[in-house]
Amino acid sequence: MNGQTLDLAALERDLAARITAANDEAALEALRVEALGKQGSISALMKSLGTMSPEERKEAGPKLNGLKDRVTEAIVTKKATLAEAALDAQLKAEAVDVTLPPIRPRIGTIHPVSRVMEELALIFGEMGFSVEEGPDIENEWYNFSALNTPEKHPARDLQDTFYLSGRDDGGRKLLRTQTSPVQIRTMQKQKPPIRMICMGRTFRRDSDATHTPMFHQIEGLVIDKTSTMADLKGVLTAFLKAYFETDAIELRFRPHFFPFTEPSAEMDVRCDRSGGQTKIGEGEDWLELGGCGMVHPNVLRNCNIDPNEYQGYAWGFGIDRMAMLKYGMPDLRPFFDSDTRWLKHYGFSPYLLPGLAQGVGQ
Ligand code: 2NM
Repeated sequence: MNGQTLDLAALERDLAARITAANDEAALEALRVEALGKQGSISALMKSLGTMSPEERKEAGPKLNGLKDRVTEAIVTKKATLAEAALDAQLKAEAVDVTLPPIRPRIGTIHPVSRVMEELALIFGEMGFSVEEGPDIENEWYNFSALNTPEKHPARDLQDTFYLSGRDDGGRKLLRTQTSPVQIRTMQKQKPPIRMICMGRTFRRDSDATHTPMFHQIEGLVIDKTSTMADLKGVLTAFLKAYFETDAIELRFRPHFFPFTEPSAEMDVRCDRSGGQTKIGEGEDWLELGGCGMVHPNVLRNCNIDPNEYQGYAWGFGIDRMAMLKYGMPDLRPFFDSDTRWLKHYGFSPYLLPGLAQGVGQ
């Protein structure tokens, strides 16, 4: 009996030492099988109970059960420790520094025209203007007649306007030569006061170094009871300050003629051309930016607005030119070539949207 007691103590010490030393779950499992498996050392001792006399069994039984319980407990505890250590190691190995900047997938760039349109919508939106849209395919009434352009006006020529084959109530179908039809549609559906801009594609039969047959315009319209040319100049000066990000903006109006405005003017902004590039805001030169004027009473009448009650002003700029001026493109023609090298150079990151807080150009 004493011999077995010593054997049990030695077996327990040996198992305890090896359980402590086991440094992975596989080694621990091998130990468990060796001690507690069907052929295991402790299992064999348990089986030997059956061959003992009742007295021997009474003494050996509790000892063996105690041994089995303690070894089982030691293995379970060690297993939990090893599992926790393994998880810690895995977490450490797979750790991700979420403060690192993202890896940006290559998904192309925002075209400068789209970017500038975002900036324009942002600036005029902040000034209380809505952004209106209309179709690229218009008819003669919306594009010319409603805008007080006479039947015989040269702008209606086949040589200047892209006519399509169809007709509708408004005459021949055509590709709009300006975005002003959108102003007509807006005046038809909205009551004054009106403050709107419209941006989009326009089409003219013109193609040389400074003209493409398709180009982009922004036009604006304000209709109220007391709107004046002075308000027009103030609004456009405020807009140009925000767009070119400088307070040094000086506007000059030159008398002009448009059928849809009276009086009409072309506007120039002070600039400097001495350094080879055009710098807006300072200098001794003037740069033509667009046209403007007080909306002609006939235009208001064509939209069922009483010119004795309401008056307003309107203006138009070329967006492509506005983009060239701000972002330094020397040539208009590559704008519409879809050359990925040009787009990569002049395009904008889709992740950086213009905002008024950081300056619309950032
Ligand atoms: C320009 C120049 C001057 C203009 C006029 C109108 C409307 F519909 F209200 F009469 N919309 N846009 C206008 C006036 C456009 O672009 C150079």
